[in-house]
Order: sequence, then structure tokens, then C-alpha cells
Amino acid sequence: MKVILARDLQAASERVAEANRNRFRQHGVLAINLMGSPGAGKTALLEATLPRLHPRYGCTVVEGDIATTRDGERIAALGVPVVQLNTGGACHLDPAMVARALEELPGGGRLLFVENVGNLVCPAEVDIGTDRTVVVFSVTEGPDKPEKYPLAFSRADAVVLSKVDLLPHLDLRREDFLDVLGRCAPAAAVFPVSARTGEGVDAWCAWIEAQVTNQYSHPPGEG
Ligand SMILES: Nc1nc2c(ncn2[C@@H]2O[C@H](COP(=O)(O)OP(=O)(O)OP(=O)(O)O)[C@@H](O)[C@H]2O)c(=O)[nH]1
Ligand SMILES: [Mg+2]
Repeated sequence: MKVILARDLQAASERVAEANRNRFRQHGVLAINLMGSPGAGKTALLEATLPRLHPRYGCTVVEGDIATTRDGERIAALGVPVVQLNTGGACHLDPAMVARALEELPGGGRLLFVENVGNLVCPAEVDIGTDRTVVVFSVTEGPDKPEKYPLAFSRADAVVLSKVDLLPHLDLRREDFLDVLGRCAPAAAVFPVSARTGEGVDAWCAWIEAQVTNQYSHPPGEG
């Protein structure tokens, strides 16, 4: 009887993630994994970000959803190359799905955004080979969430505190969020952003540009 161990499958997944990472290195691409709860504002953030960065860097997008091409259509409407992945039920992307999507995207771009399936738990557990992890966390979710869902926040390179235009309508202060993020995402850069008003989008885009510079200002292999 053939026995297949989960740890061997896990090792295989890690090898594919590493291959994705090597591919990004070879092509001079910085890849960002965007994760967050359903409806946190991931696609809206991309809609605010891509018009600024696509002309300068050449962006591509992988959209991950359980079903529908709605988010892919929103990105395509911006004129940015996009592949829509439908997991059919799986609550996160895996590195093989991302590798398959990369085959469909044109080369030459410097920035790849992967919008993971809306979920604050499972995507944080799976390395898909991206260079940076960003959590989009909306003020309507409440400031207790980083403590209740710690993994995503503890591993984030940046947290976008989204929908800050809604704060005046909530019984919550911006400081309530910043305090908890300071504890739960101590290594993360935090960007209060409103995709609706444009507040904070400059600082967020400047951080992305700094990541590209940082990644590729070193000789290959040392970056
Ligand atoms: N007021 C306000 N609403 C926003 C903002 N960003 C997103 N929204 C709204 O929040 C809802 C969800 O936004 P999406 O961008 O689709 O969220 P998402 O995280 O991509 O959702 P999934 O891909 O389904 O997980 C939409 O109705 C947006 O219009 C914002 O900055 N301010
Ligand atoms: Mg979306």
C-alpha cells in the first residue's frame, strides 16, 4: 500500500513556492500577497493603487476568489493584466495555483499583486512564494480582530487599515486600531487608508516603491 504523508505534500508545496520566488527574482519582480477578511477592501485598494503604480512599474495581478470573475473584471477595467483564479471552494491560494496563473501573465512588469481569497485565517498559513505579505484590515471589523486572528498580523510586512473614512460613523477611534496593531503586528508598517477619499494612498504607494528599491538594490542572491 502506498502511503502519502501530509508532511511530504507540504514539502512539495514549499518547493513550488520557492520556484515562484526564484522566478520573481529572475524577472526583477516584487510580488505582494494581499490578504484580509471578505470585503476588507482588497480590490478597492488595488483600484486606488494601480492607476498610480502601473504607469511607472508595469503591474500584473492575480485575483483569487472561490467563485466569480468580478474582482478580475474590476482590475481588467483599469487596463492592468490580470488572471482570475477560482478555487471552487478552497479558502486560500496555494503556490501551484499562482504558478499556473503566472504562465498566463505577460512579462516585463516589476510589480505583481496577488489578491488572496477573502479569509483572515488560512491564507496566512500558506507560503505562495511572494516577497511581501500585506493584510488589509478594515475599521468596520473592529479593533479586537488582530488579537483574535493573530497569525496573519504577526507575519505581515504591512497592514493597511482600510475604510478610515468610515471612522466618524463608528464608535471607535483610530488610536484603538493603531494601539492593537502595535502589539499584534510589531514588525509591520501601518497605513491608514481610504480607497474612497484617497487618504493615505500616497504613503502606501511610497512604501511599495521602497520595497521594490530595497529588493533590487542588492546584487541577485543578496537582495
Ligand atoms: N467607505 C468605504 N468603503 C470601501 C472602502 N474600500 C472598500 N469599500 C467598500 O467595501 C466593500 C468591499 O470592498 P472590496 O474591495 O470588494 O473588498 P475585498 O476585500 O476585495 O472583498 P473580497 O475580495 O470579496 O474578499 C465594497 O462595497 C467597497 O465599495 C473605503 O475605503 N471606504
Ligand atoms: Mg476582492
